[in-house]
Amino acid sequence: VSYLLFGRKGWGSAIAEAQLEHYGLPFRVEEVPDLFQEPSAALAAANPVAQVPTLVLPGGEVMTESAAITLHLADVTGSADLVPAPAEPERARFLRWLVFLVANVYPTFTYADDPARFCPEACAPAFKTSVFAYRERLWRAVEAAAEGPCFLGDRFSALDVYLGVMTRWTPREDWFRREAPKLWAAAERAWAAPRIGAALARHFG
Ligand SMILES: N[C@@H](CCC(=O)N[C@@H](CS)C(=O)NCC(=O)O)C(=O)O
Repeated sequence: VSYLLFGRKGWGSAIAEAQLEHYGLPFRVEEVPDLFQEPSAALAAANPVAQVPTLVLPGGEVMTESAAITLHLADVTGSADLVPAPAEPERARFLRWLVFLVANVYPTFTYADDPARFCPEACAPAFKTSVFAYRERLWRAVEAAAEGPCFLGDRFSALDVYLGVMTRWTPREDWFRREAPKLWAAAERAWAAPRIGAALARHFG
């Protein structure tokens, strides 16, 4: 019995896919269309906001929210490879920045991908500009918190997997190399991890 991951090449489902791959869990991917052009009825039936990643667990339960999926996969595998265990000193920082990424940074993509959901069409370009500027401010805060060579210092974690994916999105490589070199370096750690790197390469190679 395997996991079913609704996903799309280059989209946030890569974060979940890389972790499923890392743990060696059996999964198949249901590729969705560009959701901004074409809705997916199957995805909408599973997830009321029709976003990826959406993961159907082997027992049929649906999970959404990449951070919840990240914590859940560590639970079911009993592994601390990607999620520091409760007693580890990095645990608190891990939780803080995991939630920061999904609660602060990730929504800037939701806002900018389709501004019409949030403001009248006439203000969409200005709204988008503000969201981009705010996103850069958020990334600078993440950069300031990064220790290097991984986000949590020597401790590789799912935060590096997030960075491996999110540094490929706007404002993209040149900006990160220049303005957030610690985040870019942490992303490279994820790309260098064998199974995780292979999954990332399928999405962005
Ligand atoms: N909070 C969600 C965000 C997921 C998300 O925004 N996914 C994007 C793709 S990267 C999406 O499916 N967008 C389609 C839409 O918003 O209609 C998570 O962390 O998993």
